Amino acid sequence: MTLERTFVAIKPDGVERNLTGEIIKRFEKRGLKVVGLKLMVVTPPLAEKHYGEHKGKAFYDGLVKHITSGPIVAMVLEGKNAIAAVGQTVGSTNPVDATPGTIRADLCADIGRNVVHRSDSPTSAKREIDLFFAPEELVSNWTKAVDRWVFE
Ligand code: FUP
Repeated sequence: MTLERTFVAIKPDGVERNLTGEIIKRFEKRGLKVVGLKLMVVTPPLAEKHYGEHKGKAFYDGLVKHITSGPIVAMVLEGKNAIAAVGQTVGSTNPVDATPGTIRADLCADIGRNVVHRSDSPTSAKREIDLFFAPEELVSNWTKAVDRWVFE
């Protein structure tokens, strides 16, 4: 089985609103394995690297201000088709377009406060994991006993 890894951050609005446990629970219940997890503050230089592709857009300054405004919970999730599975569980960028049952449809209402970030491709997953985690912070040599009941 080919496993993928992807990056997720619970943004300051999610942490402040006490949604950390609720959000991690949804990924765990889906069968995704947490292989990296930490509470951290995003500095302005890290925010600029992370959101560099949006520089110059109308929402960029607000985006950087928000992501640096309080602690985030950064994590790396692993599983079969993890990037697509996490994207589906998170839902569309704008909560009003997100499908009910997704994190963004169920837990938030505004695109600028959409509680989570998730990598949208294998390239961004690798880039973002490397940006937020040192290799030794990821727990790799660990097999979950339940995996054989989740993945064929
Ligand atoms: P996503 O990949 O779903 O995180 O979304 P994008 O990379 O397109 O956008 C990053 C973040 O910018 C979003 F999570 C929210 C914010 N944003 C706005 O505030 N307004 C917009 O019009 C688009 C994005």
